[in-house]
Amino acid sequence: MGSGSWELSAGERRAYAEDGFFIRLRSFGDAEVAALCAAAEQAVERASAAAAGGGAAQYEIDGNLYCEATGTTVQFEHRTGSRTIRVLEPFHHLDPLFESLIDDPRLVEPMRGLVGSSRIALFTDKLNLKRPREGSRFRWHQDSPYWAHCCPHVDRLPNVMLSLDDASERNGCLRVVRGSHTRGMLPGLEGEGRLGPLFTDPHGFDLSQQVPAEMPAGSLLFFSPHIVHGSEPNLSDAARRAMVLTYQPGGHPMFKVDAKREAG
Ligand SMILES: O=C(O)CCC(=O)C(=O)O
Repeated sequence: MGSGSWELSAGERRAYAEDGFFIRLRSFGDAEVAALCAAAEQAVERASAAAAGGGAAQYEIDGNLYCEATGTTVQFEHRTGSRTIRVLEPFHHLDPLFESLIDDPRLVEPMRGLVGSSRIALFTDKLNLKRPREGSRFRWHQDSPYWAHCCPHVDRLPNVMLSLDDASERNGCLRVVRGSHTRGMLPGLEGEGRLGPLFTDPHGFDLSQQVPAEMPAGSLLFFSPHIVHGSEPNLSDAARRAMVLTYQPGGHPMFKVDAKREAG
């Protein structure tokens, strides 16, 4: 990384092509992370209140509860009866700090290199909340099969995860499977409910290549839309919250939102 520039280095470009991911440690400082966490908790509180109100549409998929509230799909924790929020997607409209994150050069400049376009736009964004002793696992999956039905440029949807807490194996950090992105969309699971086909069949990739994305708060993990990834439950006393933003070439509408959001 050149000084004052957030552009991709040759090594990062190579890692993204060969491994499907790379990490930049501590790109955001403690005060910035604290402000993002405070805004995230407020957004979660508002979404919880809206979801508890009578007007919000609730539904179940494969026994797990979801709700549409505050312009967001709210996913609840998988324990029966839990009203703990697990994921908000999208969340960028819930606070001006999140809106400015979309345009932050620490995300946008490397993303221009990964998307392969100087003009880029937001595709989708998720706030993932792995609460202490409660945060459930994410099964092995690729993101591309979720998006392929509505997006013609699914190879050009790189993700960046901003870690809001120190992430380690203890609190269920994300795991990525090195090199699993190179064969496009892999076979999903059969006979495991409606979402089964979106979980990657473990016979289709090399589990020994999994890498725990351990990183301090404020770090960025850039990863391919085709990489197999997942995470274990959070059995620790420490939260493991993260924001995941996905970019695309400019001029295209977002996922789930009928609007365009150019970035940078
Ligand atoms: O935060 C996690 O552990 C999983 C995130 C993930 O898989 C995703 O956002 O697609």
